[in-house]
Amino acid sequence: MKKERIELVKGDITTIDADAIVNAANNSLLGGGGVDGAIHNAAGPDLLVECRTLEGCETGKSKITGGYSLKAKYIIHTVGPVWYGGHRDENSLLASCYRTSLDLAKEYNIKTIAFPGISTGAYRFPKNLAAQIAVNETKKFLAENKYPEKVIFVAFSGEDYQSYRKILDQ
Ligand code: AR6
Repeated sequence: MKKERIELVKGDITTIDADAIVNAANNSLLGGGGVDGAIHNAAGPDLLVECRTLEGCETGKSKITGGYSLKAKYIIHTVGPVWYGGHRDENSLLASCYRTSLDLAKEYNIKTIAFPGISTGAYRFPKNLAAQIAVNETKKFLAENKYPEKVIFVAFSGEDYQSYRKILDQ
């Protein structure tokens, strides 16, 4: 697989120029804090109107909406697992978040998609392990599919950036 299909940037996902950005949502899909709050703020109130029609989302699954005031045409809302020490299937649920988001990107012919670190804030998933799962699932998916053409990992802090950098350079 060409290395250029995976990119790492540091910054705010709401400003990323991609066809789709992924939101770290909760089961209600009706907004919250963290990146979810930032995305709803930047997209504007029509996003919540569409989210109300979706009837929530199961943990590990993903649903798609428009991007409204964002540069991105689409938002893919995925619901990561809360970390309970690793005994509640957290790893496979997190892997499923990446896979189901990438499945939607493929279905909608999305060329570029940007991910934040799903579950690594309020949901307390260990950041290094989460980055490893994100990179593994993405590499697997890209090796088997033409779309999306490019996946951008968006690190919100310098520490997160370094953690992804190490894993991507391995
Ligand atoms: N751009 C990129 N990454 C960000 C941004 C941003 N603007 N803001 C935060 N992050 P979190 P979760 C990073 O808590 O753990 C919400 O209330 C942040 O540093 O947003 O999946 C939802 O409604 C962290 O690394 O999501 C749910 O209830 C990562 O994004 C719950 O939080 C995820 O942190 C979901 O928790």
